Amino acid sequence: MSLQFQPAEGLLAQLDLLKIELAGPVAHVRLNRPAKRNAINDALVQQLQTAMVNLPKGVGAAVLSGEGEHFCAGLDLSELSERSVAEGIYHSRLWHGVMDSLQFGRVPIVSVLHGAVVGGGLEIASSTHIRVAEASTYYGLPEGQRGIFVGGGGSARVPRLVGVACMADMMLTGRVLDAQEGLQRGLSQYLVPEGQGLAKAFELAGKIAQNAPLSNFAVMQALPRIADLSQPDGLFVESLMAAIAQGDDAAKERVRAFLDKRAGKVKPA
Ligand code: 1HE
Repeated sequence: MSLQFQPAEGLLAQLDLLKIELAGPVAHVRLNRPAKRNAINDALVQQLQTAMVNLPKGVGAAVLSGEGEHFCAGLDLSELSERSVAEGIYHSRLWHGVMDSLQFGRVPIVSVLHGAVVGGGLEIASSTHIRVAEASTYYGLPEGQRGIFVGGGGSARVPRLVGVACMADMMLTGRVLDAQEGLQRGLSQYLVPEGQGLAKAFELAGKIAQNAPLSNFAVMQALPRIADLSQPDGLFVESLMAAIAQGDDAAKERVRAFLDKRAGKVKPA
């Protein structure tokens, strides 16, 4: 799909640590601090939240990428040294709010990973819904070596992708996973050659944006919550969500289109 992107206007254009462009229902949000390898300072993490909660109305999916040679070097360590214990807690809670605004925000996010995806960079990536990794991608959690702990939601989200044992290995030993290992362990759902991540992400985001809004809502909001519930509770919530989604006009029209032979069939990739 070839999308014609235009620079965002208004509030989104004022976010100087991001570069935001729009093509119809797809928004492209870039971390734009390449001289610091997109290290995330307080301003950048807050701008990310502002961007995600203020996407224009017609946007149905977002692509998140990093400018320069790396997706993201994690927390800006220059802001860490003077923090008190109390400030550390509030800082971590700030990140939790921002990461929640990605995972449980308005639209599904496809992230494009390349180079370093480390520390807070991996916490951001694991808050997105689909991760497309280019061949240069590598994943690390250097918090263990820096004498700190993850604070941006990593301990809740990363083990759900790779398991506690793998995350413990990454933190205790500084183990770095390459793009292939990341794919095998579920850190990315797609692995593409270098330079092809954005094209793949726009293709996927274009498809996601065409889904019925309540289907996407259910996948984003209900699916991860159901996975955290006991099976009986999860099944109960599933029934409610299923009934809400299928009661919507968009679902009725799509089902009718299939029965009238106007909709595509499921085919192998
Ligand atoms: C930074 C940061 C940063 C780069 N904070 N300034 N994250 C880390 O422990 C990863 C630290 N960064 C690195 O290991 C490397 O920089 C990279 C592998 C990501 C990239 O290497 P490279 O050779 O391409 O770049 P560089 O020369 O190391 O860095 C370029 C500049 O960016 C340099 O500044 P300059 O003024 O000397 O040019 C670096 O200091 C700066 N820079 N990364 C601050 N992270 C919510 S809690 C999350 C907790 C964490 O994320 S802890 C993990 C932090």
